[in-house]
Amino acid sequence: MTPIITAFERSPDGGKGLARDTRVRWALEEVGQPYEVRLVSFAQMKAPGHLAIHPFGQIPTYEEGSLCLFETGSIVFHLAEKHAGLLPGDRDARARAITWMFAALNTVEPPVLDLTTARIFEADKPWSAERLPLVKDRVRATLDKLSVYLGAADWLDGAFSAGDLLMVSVLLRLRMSGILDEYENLAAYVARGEARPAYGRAFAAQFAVNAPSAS
Ligand SMILES: N[C@@H](CCC(=O)N[C@@H](CS)C(=O)NCC(=O)O)C(=O)O
Repeated sequence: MTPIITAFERSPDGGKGLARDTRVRWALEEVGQPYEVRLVSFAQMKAPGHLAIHPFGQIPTYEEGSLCLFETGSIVFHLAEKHAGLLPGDRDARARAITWMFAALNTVEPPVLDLTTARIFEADKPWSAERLPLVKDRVRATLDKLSVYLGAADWLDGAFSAGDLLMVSVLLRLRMSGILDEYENLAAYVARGEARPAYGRAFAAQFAVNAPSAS
């Protein structure tokens, strides 16, 4: 059975791969699972049909027969459980990889999202210029520690895992801010993730839909 995911009909990022369907596409590509995509407009995301599978009216979703999932962490975890390649077989190593999935989404992503909000959505607010340095410093406080932990390693805990897939996806959202480049090893880590053939296929698939030249 071919799973179906949802993605923006037209991503606001114009094909930079920052919309979260890219993470799910990447996981699907890593495990070699073909998939279909249903593109949705903002209006469709908030309509009852989509709300029935995503209570918060967002993308991505994942449908596999009667199973409907939302939340990228849950979808990537489901794929990693179902297929080989994204979680180690050893029980403790697997638990550590899952810990990194949570760390990416619960610890690193919140300040990264706050920065996007401050840089883009609140840029016209009178207090924006005063707040931005504080928000950036909160991102740096997290990246300082992540950078020390990663050190010279290729991946967070041995072989590439779903933890790295989500962490790289989250860090990619920082590129436009310039903060990622302040951390040589994290920038190299993200580049390693992007160099994976599965990421390349996922990026190309979303780009084909969202590039400014796409019809
Ligand atoms: N925690 C959710 C966040 C989902 C999310 O924020 N999706 C964005 C696209 S990346 C969205 O649908 N935004 C449109 C909206 O919220 O109206 C996840 O990881 O799946």
